[in-house]
Amino acid sequence: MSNFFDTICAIATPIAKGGVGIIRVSGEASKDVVKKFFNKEIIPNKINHGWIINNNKKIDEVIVLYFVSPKSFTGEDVVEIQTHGSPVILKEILNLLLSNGARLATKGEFTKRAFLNHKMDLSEAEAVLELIESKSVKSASLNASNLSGSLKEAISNMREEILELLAKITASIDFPEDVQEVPYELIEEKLTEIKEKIENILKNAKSHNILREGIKIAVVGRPNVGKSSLFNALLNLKRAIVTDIAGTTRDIITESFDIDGINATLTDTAGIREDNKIDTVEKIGITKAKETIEDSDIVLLLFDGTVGITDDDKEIFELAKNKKTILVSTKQDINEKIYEGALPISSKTGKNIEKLKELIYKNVVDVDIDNIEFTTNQRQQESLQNAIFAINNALLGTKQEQLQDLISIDIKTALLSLGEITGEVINDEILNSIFDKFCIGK
Ligand SMILES: Nc1nc2c(ncn2[C@@H]2O[C@H](COP(=O)(O)OP(=O)(O)OP(=O)(O)O)[C@@H](O)[C@H]2O)c(=O)[nH]1
Ligand SMILES: [Mg+2]
Repeated sequence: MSNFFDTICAIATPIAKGGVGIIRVSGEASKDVVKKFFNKEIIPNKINHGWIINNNKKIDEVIVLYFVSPKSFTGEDVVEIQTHGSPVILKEILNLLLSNGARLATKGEFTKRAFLNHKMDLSEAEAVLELIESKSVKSASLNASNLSGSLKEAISNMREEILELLAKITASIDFPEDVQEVPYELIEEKLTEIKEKIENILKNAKSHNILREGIKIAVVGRPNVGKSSLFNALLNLKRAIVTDIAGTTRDIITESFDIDGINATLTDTAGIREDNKIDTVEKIGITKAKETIEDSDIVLLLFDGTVGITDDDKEIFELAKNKKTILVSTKQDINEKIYEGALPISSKTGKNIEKLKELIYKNVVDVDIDNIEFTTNQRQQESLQNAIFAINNALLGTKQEQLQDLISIDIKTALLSLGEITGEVINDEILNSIFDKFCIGK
């Protein structure tokens, strides 16, 4: 297959103590390089068991797997060495590979080669990265779906439809005597159809981003209303310090937990109060609390249920007026009062803690994630936006019955934008920015 690339190597597993460690080698010389220090024959598609030997010294007992091009991850000859999971051994074998003719792989170079050798398209290559980086079960499953080609298929289908339309338009331009001009209504109909499909994908983009990044939740309120207690209850951990002294939490504390498959980052903040008794540390804590509100996707506004909503509470709630919020009345176990629009909770008994999680989920995730077939990242979303922009231009030209030659220029631009997602249209800059995000060894 590819004869253009040199032979690269990298440690593919974390460099830490573990049961096994894997070193990967890819390129034409893979087998020859490994043969120099492996004491057994290397047979393709077999489990080759033997020793790594350096200067007559036994380094490790290993398993060597040999995948012959094109039937490998990169499409090239690939050798994987399974060692015992010791950072020292992994590094020693890596050094052996380097001194015998292999080069250290750059970030994402294995996956980049898989793409360049047509083992996967760009959307699938990006899914490899995102699968590794997934922060939640749902995100991982959508990335796995991308890896299996679901986004590629959706884009390819649209590209084919555009190509078909372009072919018809071009034929009538090139052979006006033999081929009839494509009716403007038909062009409009087809373009509108494709535009709607793209818009549908983009409609889910916000949810894709939430799945990718997770959601950020801030717990905010006056001192002593029960923020840290709720923080602990949501995490099911005694993480934050709880006391009956107002001003207990000084610094912000952040932890992650899972809400129905989505990664949630929860931040406990210092109780906000304007008081001349507060010291410098508490003042800084309050400033940080305000920044946390700005940075969050949703803010839990807490007030003490035994007291009710005071003017001070209202002032604090003002700070989150541009945010999605959930109003929460605390300490339900020692008061039975109902406040309109507020969810009564007790961090002591656990009352309505699950309900609160449900509310958070419903507020932030506004589409049915289970029905999303694939996910898109920022880069892919930009290409989709560009495609819509070009289609809109083409639609305008169609409505004005411009020369079809001119309209076809915009249609081609849309085609190119979609091609950037799958990698049919690509340049080095895009490639490098994608694969730079990978870890070495992937
Ligand atoms: N009975 C009862 N007491 C609670 C509940 N939640 C909090 N408290 C009590 O209220 C007091 C303050 O709780 P914290 O969670 O420290 O309050 P906070 O809002 O984090 O306070 P600061 O960090 O000082 O701003 C403690 O004595 C808690 O035991 C609850 O659900 N029920
Ligand atoms: Mg606190």
